[in-house]
Amino acid sequence: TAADTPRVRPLRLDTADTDFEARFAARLHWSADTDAAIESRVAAILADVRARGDAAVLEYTRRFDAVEAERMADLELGTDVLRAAFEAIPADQREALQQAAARVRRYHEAQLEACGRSWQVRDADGTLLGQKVTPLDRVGIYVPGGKAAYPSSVLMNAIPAHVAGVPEIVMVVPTPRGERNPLVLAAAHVAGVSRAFAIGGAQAVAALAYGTATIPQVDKITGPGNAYVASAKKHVFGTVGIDMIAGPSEILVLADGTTPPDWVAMDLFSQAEHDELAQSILLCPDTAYLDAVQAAIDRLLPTMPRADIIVRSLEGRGALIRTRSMEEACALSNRIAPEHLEIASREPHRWEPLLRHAGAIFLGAYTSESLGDYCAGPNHVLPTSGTARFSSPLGVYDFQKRSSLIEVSAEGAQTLGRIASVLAHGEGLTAHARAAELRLREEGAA
Ligand code: HSO
Ligand code: ZN
Repeated sequence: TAADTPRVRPLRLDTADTDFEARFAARLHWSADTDAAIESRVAAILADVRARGDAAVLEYTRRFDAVEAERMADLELGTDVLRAAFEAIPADQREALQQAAARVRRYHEAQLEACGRSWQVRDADGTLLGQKVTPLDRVGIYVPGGKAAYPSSVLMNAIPAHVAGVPEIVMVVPTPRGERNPLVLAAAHVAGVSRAFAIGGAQAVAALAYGTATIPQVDKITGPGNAYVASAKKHVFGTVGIDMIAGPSEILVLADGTTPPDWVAMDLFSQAEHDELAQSILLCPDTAYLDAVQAAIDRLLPTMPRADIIVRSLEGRGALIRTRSMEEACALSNRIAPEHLEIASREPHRWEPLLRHAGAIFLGAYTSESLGDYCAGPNHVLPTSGTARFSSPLGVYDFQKRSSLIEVSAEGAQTLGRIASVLAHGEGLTAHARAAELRLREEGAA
């Protein structure tokens, strides 16, 4: 019946309206209200796992996931289990996973070449300076369970770690009531995960951060998770490294009116269907085009299985915004700093130089964000909530660290020694000054 047909009218704004700024700001506003109750429950779980190790993890896994296991080792998903999962899925899924993985691998290999290599420079006096890049020894990848489990995210987290040269990648994934997600396990096989455990929640984060008798302590934990997992990651930061804490997905489409409205409507849906807090925004200077996209939304929405989530997302956080020009649309996009930015234009390269802040930029009508989510090659773990102003996609660099290298020649010690000596005396640090002076020819000989 007509009454049951889902309908949604995302907020319409026009930058010429006098109240535009206030309404625009209200739409962008989003707060990850940290729940004090969650914080304290998580702190207790972390302390317990730290103190009691495997026994505590087993208890929480029994309580929260309804999974009974006598020993932690029973919850390990061996590489044979991962391989079997891969072999059991349909051939088209096997092939798609492998093709996606190959492209993601190739992209991150290029990234390694461009910005992940050690380098050295030599001064005229023979002094050698450099930076030595080393992969992390061991990383943990958190994969959510149930509906939020994305096999594509397993690829996006594990492959850059693998390409960076991390020798051991430990995956944790909760299996509520023992239900395993075969595609997640298959993706872990394809991505080169070394060890996997069927555990989740704050207890899994704690196990990775502190180590238990069975679960090895890692150096960094990446991957998305619910509020408990996010809180646990924040707590253990410092003991281990963590990646960003991702907010809800966002897409901003910048349209000049030349892309079929259906394509753009579906791209807006594609992020909206992730989460009712996801944000989909369309910017366009042409009112008739905005109307055409709205008409496409009306027509396509009833065909969407996740229409209810799409409606809540577009209703609560979506917007169709008319701008004065494409230039103004670019400026507005920079203020939003979206996670995903589509330039749905016939001249994407004309606008791209104007766009400074975005997690990933998709150029031209054919570049649907969903292609980037799965298989184009770049990472789909991207800065959200405006953090693209100062942070970057997950990459090989997140699984490496750098050490400085310094080798001062006898000659160099003369020049550097005099500079250091003056500054050290200025700081009142005599041993520092003397260490430099002892290496000066006249001093050292004295
Ligand atoms: N768009 C999501 C990633 C994803 N989409 C996974 C589908 N599966 C955040 O970038
Ligand atoms: Zn997506």
